[in-house]
Amino acid sequence: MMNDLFDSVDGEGWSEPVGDGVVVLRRFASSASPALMAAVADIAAQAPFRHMVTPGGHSMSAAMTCAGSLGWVTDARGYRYQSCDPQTGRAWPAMPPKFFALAQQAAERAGFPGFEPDACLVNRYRPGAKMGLHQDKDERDFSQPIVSVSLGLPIVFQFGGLRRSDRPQRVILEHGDVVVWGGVARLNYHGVLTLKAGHHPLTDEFRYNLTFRKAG
Ligand code: MD3
Ligand code: FE
Repeated sequence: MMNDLFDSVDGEGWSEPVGDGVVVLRRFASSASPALMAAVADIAAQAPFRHMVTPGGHSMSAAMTCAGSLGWVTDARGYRYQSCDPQTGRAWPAMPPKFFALAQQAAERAGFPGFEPDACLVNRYRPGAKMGLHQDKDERDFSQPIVSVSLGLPIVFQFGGLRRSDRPQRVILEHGDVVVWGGVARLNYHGVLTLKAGHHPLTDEFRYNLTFRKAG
C-alpha cells in the first residue's frame, strides 16, 4: 500500500491509504480539471449522456457516455463493451490525449507502469443519483487496473470486499481526486451513495466520474 506524501508534476496532491490494491491520489487532477471538463463537453456533443437500462429493466440514475475505442453499454441483452455507440450508430469519440496521459500517470504512480486504457466511461450524477454495489468484471484482463477521476460535487464512495455481503468502507471522493484500483482490489464490490445537492464552480449541480479501463 502506498501512503507516502508524493509530489505530482505540479506539486499537487497527497496520497491516502484505503486498502490493499487501492491508491487514492488526492487532488491529482485538480489543475487539469477545467481541460478535462472541456473534453467531457466535446465527448457529450458527439455521444450524448443517456440513462442506460440494465438487463433487469432498470434505468440507471447516473447518466453515461464513453470515449475511446471501446465503450461500456448495458441493455436487455446484458453488459458489454462495444466499439459503437448504440444510440448514434457511430464509433465512440476518441479518447482525448489529456485523458490518456492523466490515467497513465496516475497508474504509474500507483505501481502500474505502461497502463494503456482503451475505454473511458463518463458517469454524470445529479442530486438523487447513486450507483449500487457492483463489481467491474466486463473487462478482459483483471491484471490491469482501473483509474477513476472525480470531478465536481463530493460523494460518499463505498468500497467493499469480494462478496456483496462484505461491509463496505466509506470514503469521500472530492473534486480532483484520482483513485487507482488494481491487484487484489480489482474485483471488489463498490458503489456510491446518493449525491447530495450542491453547487460546484466548475460542474454546477453535477458530479462527474471518469473511469479508465483496458477493456479489450
Ligand atoms: C473499485 N463508478 O463506473 S468510481 C463505475 O463514482 C463505477 O462513478 C463509480 O463504479 C463512480 O463502474 C465509482 C471508483 C471505482 C471504479 C472502478 C472500480 C472503484 C472501483 C473497480 C474495482 C474496484
Ligand atoms: Fe464500478
